[in-house]
Amino acid sequence: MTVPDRTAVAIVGGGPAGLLLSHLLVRQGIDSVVLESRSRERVESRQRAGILEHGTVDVLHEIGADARMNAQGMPHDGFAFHAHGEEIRVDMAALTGRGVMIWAQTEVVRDLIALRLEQGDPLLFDAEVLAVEKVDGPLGHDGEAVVRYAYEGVEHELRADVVVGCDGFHGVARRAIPAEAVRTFERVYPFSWLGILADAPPSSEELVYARHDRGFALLSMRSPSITRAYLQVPNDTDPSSWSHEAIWDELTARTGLADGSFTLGRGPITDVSVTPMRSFVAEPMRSGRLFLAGDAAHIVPPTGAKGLNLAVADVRVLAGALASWRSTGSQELLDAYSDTALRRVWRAEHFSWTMTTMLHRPPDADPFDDRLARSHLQLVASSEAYRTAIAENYRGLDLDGLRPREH
Ligand code: RFL
Ligand code: PHB
Repeated sequence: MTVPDRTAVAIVGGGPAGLLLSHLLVRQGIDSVVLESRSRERVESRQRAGILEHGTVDVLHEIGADARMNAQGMPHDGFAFHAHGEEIRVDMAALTGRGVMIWAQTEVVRDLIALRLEQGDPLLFDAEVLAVEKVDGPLGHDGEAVVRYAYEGVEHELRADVVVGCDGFHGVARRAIPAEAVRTFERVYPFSWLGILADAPPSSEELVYARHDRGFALLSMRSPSITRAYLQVPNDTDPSSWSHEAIWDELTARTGLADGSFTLGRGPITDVSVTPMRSFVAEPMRSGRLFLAGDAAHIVPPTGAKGLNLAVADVRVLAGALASWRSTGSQELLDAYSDTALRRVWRAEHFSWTMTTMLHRPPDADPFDDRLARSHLQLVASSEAYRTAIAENYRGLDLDGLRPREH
């Protein structure tokens, strides 16, 4: 492949945010180059999210990357809490008219990569961005940003009207913003998730979020024959310190129901990993010619299943704003990008924090917090209005972050 040195939009990072942005821009006739530091195999195999909001499903449809999802994805109308042995079902479809789609991020990414390569537009793997420079100043003919990257052992420069940092929490793009121009908000939780993949049919038709005195557990799935499950564990847990039998025993203990009506099936565990939990927001999500999207700008703990969906929502807003600028010359929507995106981000931050604090038990469990969490779950069980609010947040809110999506 010839190494590109000039484009309209330089996209740093080929995760869901960067790849999807490149497709949305193609549809608007805007050139872009995607630079991804990892190999294609690595990007396609990272185990991550599993829940797609309706709006995310719609975008995949819009860009024509939905055929496999339509055939193999699993639409879910609801999910359940197992609260100290009592089941509370949240019927999202009945309460809000919409559900969610179970379709793994790995599969989304695989389809986005295949489509981009098929279209022949620039997407470079093993291309590590070293620095983003010259982002200060106005957009347009008055200047260009420069992205320096290493590819095949040589350092290159890519010049662009606009750079979009889609390079995740540990990426380099955010660091190009001067410290005094960005404000960050952060919360690090005193627990992590141990996640497994297992060759075992899901034991429940819907997801189960469990709170137990022993801690949180989540039962999810990847297909009718593959279970994905998580356990709350102490920070810095070594995944190899858990035997497979101990993992199943713990999942069984935390997800069981008092009336004995729930049985967790087991099977060979094929993958074990540990993920720390963090909330993080960088404001604003722009500095001059540099825009941030997805995990590069914000992180949520996975309890609310919002990270991937937020990344998709960001690039949807940004692609629309870039298209408006290119076709009309008006920067109004680009100037509004950060505020527009942050409205949804903070709603998701609050929802994810709420789900996390309601369902986990910190290692130093304060009895006051514990009583609050139990009372919170009683409210979920007793109030349809409250379940409706949870369902609206879970299945996704409209882009202004204030109203539920139209039915
Ligand atoms: P990504 O996916 O981290 O992609 C960033 C990409 O940038 C590349 N990169 C660079 N490339 C070039 N030069 C550099 N210097 C670079 N530095 C980094 C990286 O290699 C990578 O390919 O960010 P993006 O695109 O913003 O996407 C965000 C999502 O991946 C993330 O929010 C979700 O996975 C979060 N998440 C969930 N989200 C949901 O919506 N629903 C879920 O059910 C859900 N479950 C989860 C999750 C995340 C989890 N983990 C592992 C953190 C469950 C887990 C366990
Ligand atoms: C997953 O299937 O990986 C998953 C589902 C729901 C969550 C987090 C992760 O809240």
